[in-house]
Amino acid sequence: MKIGIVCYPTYGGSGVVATELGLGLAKAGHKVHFITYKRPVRLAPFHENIFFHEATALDYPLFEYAPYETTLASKMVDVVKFEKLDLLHVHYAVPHAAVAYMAKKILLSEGRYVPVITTLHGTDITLVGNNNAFESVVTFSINKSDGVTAVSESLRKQTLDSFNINKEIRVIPNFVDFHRFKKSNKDHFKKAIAPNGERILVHTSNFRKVKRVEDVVRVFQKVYQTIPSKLLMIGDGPERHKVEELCRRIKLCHEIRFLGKQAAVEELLAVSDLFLIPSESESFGLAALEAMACEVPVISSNIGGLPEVNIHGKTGYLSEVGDIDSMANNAISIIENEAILKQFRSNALSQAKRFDISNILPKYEAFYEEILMSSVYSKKLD
Ligand code: GMT
Repeated sequence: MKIGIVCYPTYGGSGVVATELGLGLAKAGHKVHFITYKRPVRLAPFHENIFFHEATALDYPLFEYAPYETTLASKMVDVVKFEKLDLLHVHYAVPHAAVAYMAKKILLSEGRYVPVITTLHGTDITLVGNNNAFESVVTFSINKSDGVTAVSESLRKQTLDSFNINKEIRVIPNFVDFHRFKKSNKDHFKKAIAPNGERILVHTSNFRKVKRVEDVVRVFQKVYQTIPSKLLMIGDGPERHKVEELCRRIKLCHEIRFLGKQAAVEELLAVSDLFLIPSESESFGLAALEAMACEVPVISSNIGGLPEVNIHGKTGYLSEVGDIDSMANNAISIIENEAILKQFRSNALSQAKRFDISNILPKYEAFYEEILMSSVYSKKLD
């Protein structure tokens, strides 16, 4: 198949999933055309089946807000026509599903039909899409997609509850590539971070409000009172400054390291004992899955899709959002005992294997086939 993938090319989860999916499809023999405003961060290696088309917003003095959607739609039309794409797969509803609808209509006016699949990732529904400013366009463009997927059962339900949707939403969960995310021996690295054998707790995110990064530090503070430990903070974002201030106030700077955005997260996960993700909204929690693939148990909130990934009492523990005591006690109960930690590590790995890319990629391929077949038979006009 020749597949066009539209996504945000940044560090965010939706862009990561879209890029890893594209790489997986390319390895499986499909021709994959990324259409984004810059090369996606995880699209580093060259692959003969991967193509990249840049759709940058045109700057002009008249525009206070450069019309990215217009240049993206034109680029989609261009690539579909000249590369003879079979379908477009857009990730993150806002604005990609609406832009794809525009591209589809333009192509239709020229007698060319291209099916559009939209994958919902989370904040496009939970924080952005259901805002009044977007709601009608999001509802319309989901309903006009030829196929819609959501990354968890929870997100599927939340979409149906919040929008007037008349389309089936197929759940195809996020996935992890075990070639990259696996526990490797990085003992030298562990010694540098925790020279006295301290436990290593880790958090990775985009440091947005929704991640409740301060809770990570508060949980760590309680764990630290009982168990010698270190905290690694990976990523960057708007809350980072505030959280660094908190570390100073509670005088734990020497035990907490802010590492910023890291390309090789798996190397840090390889030396970690516990992953913290106390988010107040999380459609799936890809970062938790990647930690589990590296045999790191998870302390999380019980929100959104997290219970579909982190199994309470097996791969880690789930607590109410903001319940720092519960999260800290659960964390201590895992890392205070080597045998218990070992068991949780092994359970985390088994659960992560359910989301191995080799199990999930065929689900996307089958969905593509299904949508292509149904669009051939039903000669769609809208
Ligand atoms: O976590 C973020 O804020 C980034 C966001 C995104 O869309 O880039 O992540 C969402 O999509 C990921 C991939 O499907 C999911 O694993 C994350 O749970 C989801 N984030 C939220 O729902 C907050």
